[in-house]
Amino acid sequence: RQVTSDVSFHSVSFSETDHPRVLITGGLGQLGVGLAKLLRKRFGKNNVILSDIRKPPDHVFYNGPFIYSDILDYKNLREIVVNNRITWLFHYSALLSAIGEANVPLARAVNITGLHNILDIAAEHSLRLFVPSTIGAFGPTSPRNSTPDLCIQRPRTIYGVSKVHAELMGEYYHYRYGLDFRCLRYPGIISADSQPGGGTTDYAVQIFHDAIKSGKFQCNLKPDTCLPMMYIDDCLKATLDVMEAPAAALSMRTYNINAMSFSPEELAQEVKKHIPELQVTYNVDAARQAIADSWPMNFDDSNARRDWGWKHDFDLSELVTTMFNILGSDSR
Ligand code: AKB
Repeated sequence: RQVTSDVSFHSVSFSETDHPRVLITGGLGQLGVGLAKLLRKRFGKNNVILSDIRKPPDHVFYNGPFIYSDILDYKNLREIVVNNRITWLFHYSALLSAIGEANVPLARAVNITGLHNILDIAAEHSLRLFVPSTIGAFGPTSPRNSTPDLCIQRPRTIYGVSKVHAELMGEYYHYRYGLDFRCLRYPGIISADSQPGGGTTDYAVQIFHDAIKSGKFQCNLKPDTCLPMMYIDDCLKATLDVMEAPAAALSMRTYNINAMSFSPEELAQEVKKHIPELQVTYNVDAARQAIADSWPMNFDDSNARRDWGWKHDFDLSELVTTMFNILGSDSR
């Protein structure tokens, strides 16, 4: 009996260590909590640690491990990775496009200096590292319709510049030091349970909340501004899929992913199918409009589809129906 229980003890602990031990930085932004939920289902609740510099709301704190981590503090980061035997790191800390322009020194510190800390820790401890990039890594001289993985990248925001830097540094660490770096360029992400903060594509989330609350929405982009977009579930699925893909399947380390492209007026038309009385007005924010006008209108993600089988599930009408199902258009 003694031997039997020893064997089963060992087999349990072996199968537990087969799972990656995950750390998510910037975990209280738009994507971290949803990603933690998905990863905890797959790898077990205690194998996924959310981290941020902010205090988590109760529902986040009680749903699994949460820890304070400041990516600008190298020793704090190293301590967390070592003490928790981290093997996979998802690096979500960043200032987005619009807010980055409002505070360039902070964006530079978080998005560039912070990334350097992450790269060094990941290389030092042989972590598999995911860093999100963005449609914002392209600029006015990139082909906009459609934008391939490899083309001119001369973005005009600190956010875009820092993301091109992240793509290049991650790939450099991969070829130079063997770092298992994986990166996806996200479109604008639409989510119901979490709010984006400080992005150019934020209008596409705000419209749902305002439509439900007041039946009125004032858009800060022109009606015909077409940008690539994606529902959060597709984004999180792509992120897990690329992290689980065998290294041999990856012909590159930074991939575009896409689901759909739409403009504010096309989104408003779809929202009106659920809330016909919605009134949309336009009060264009020149700074955000300039950013949007420099970004891709359509995103070519054929390499991701070919290499690791990327496929989106949500188109515009499914996205809008799902948002109203979750937010409840009846709550007006
Ligand atoms: C932003 O608008 O800044 C982000 C993005 C597209 O990267 N949502």
